[in-house]
Order: sequence, then C-alpha cells, then structure tokens
Amino acid sequence: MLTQDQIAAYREHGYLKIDGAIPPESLDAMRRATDALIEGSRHVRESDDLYDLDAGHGPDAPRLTRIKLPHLRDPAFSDVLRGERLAGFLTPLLGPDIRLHTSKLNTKAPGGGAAVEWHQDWAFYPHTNDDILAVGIMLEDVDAANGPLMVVPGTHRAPILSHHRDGVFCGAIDPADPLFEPDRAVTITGRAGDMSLHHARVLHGSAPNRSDRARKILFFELMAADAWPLMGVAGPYQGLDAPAMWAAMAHNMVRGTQPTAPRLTDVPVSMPLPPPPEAGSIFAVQRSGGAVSAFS
Ligand SMILES: O=C(O)CCC(=O)C(=O)O
Repeated sequence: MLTQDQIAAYREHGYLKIDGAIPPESLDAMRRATDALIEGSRHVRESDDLYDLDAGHGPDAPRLTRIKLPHLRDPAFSDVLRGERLAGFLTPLLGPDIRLHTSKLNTKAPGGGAAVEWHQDWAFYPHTNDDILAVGIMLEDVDAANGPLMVVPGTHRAPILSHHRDGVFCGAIDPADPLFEPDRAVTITGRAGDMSLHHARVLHGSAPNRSDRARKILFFELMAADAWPLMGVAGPYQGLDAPAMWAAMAHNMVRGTQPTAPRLTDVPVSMPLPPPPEAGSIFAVQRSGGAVSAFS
C-alpha cells in the first residue's frame, strides 16, 4: 500500500520511488528469466519482435537496448504484474480497474548502452484521460553512472512539449526547448528490487550507461481502465479491428473490469503523427525521427 504522504508526493511531483517494493523471491525469478532471455539473443542478428539490439551486439557479447513484452515471455514477470503487491501500490493512484498498455525491459549494456532522450510518454500514446503511469522495477542496482532514469518533477502538470522535428514525430523533445529545465532534473537511483512510478506526462530520459555494470529496468505502463486510447495511437491496438481491439484490451486488464464508457478529461493532445521511418521502439523512433540528443 502507499501512505497518504506517498500519494500526495506522486500527485505533486509526478513520480515516486518505493524502496524494497519487490520481494527477493520475485526479484530473483525475474533476474533468472532476464538472464535466460539475454542468453537467447546471442545469435539474433537484427532487432525483431522480442529483442531490440544495441550497437556492437554479437554472439560473444549480447548488447540489447530492450526485451519486448517481457510479461508474455516468462511468468516471473506476469506474476509480478498481476500480483497483489503491485496492485497495492497502483490502486490508490489508478483506481480498482487497471489495464496494461505495454511492458518492456530496457537493458543498457556496460560501456555505452543507449541513452533515452527526454520525452513525455503521453506524446506517444494520448488517451481520453491521463490516469496513466509507468512502473520501473530495478532488476540490478542503479546508480548515477549506469544510466539511471531522470525526471523533471512537476512537468506532469505543465505543457506537453513538442516531440516533432522537421514535421515528423521523433519521440523526444528538443533539448533547446525554452520550457525544458534540465537543472531541475532528479536522478532516480536505487537497489535491485526498488521501484519508481512516473506519470505519463512527466518529462524523463536517461543517459548512456558509462559504467562497467549493466542497467536493467523493467517497465510496466499501466492506466485506469476508463482511459481509452485515441485513434492513431501507436501501440498494442494498432491495426486491430473492433473485436480484436476489445479482446486485446480485455486481455491486458490487470485488475477489475474494462468499462465501455471512456472517461473524458481536459487533456492536451497532439497525435504522434506522421510517424518516423522506424517505429518499433522508442530507440528506433528517436533515432530514425532525427531526435537531437541531450546526452552527446
Ligand atoms: O530506460 C529508460 O531509462 C527510460 C525508458 C523510457 O522512458 C521509455 O521507454 O519510454
């Protein structure tokens, strides 16, 4: 459960860190599953439905930016996603009916693992309301050197900055945007098993991994089930017809029931269109969309 102070801090700052959120046995199971998945990537030659490969990946040294949809790959991940412990943290913020948007395990290999440029998740997937957040579970210790998540507190209540460059959605803000205040950024470090929550509208990013230790954070993007995706949003429902979309939404329910009435609130929306040439992951979007790096 969350205390009233934690709930108030999340509402004010748009993020929260919860120490020791994941019990050791669940953490160990997820770490074993992660190692096995990484091992299985050795002979993969190009990014596919499971892996996003980083520069320098090869049989002798697997280097991934991402393992896609880990909750579908191993029960260790889905058990945590659908378990009572996570629900205790989420229900006070999202209510009793909670749906998964997507999951991803971002793995930054030692010695350079890719940066994630500053962005607001909301720019990728606007919905009818913004009771939407990302859970970040640290599978290894995260410190200042291995590419921690950084957030700019309070930006979930500020404007959505442009994520377009040269007329194309590039999935990142321009670091020269006058509304970007990197000096106010907070770095979220912690021990394996700690967890962060960040609001879908909070500005965040992470630097390359400049250490000799891997950085592995498991993200679950979740929302109040009465937040309905707006048409054109990339993600789990793209290209589906109505029955398939309803089935996919039902399948992604983590708790409660999927209402048919979207809750509409006054939210700022800009569609992530036109898409960049490659849109398989945030790394591909930012690279192929020509995002300007804040970290080089
Ligand atoms: O892996 C990270 O450091 C941040 C990931 C992120 O923000 C995203 O995938 O949207």
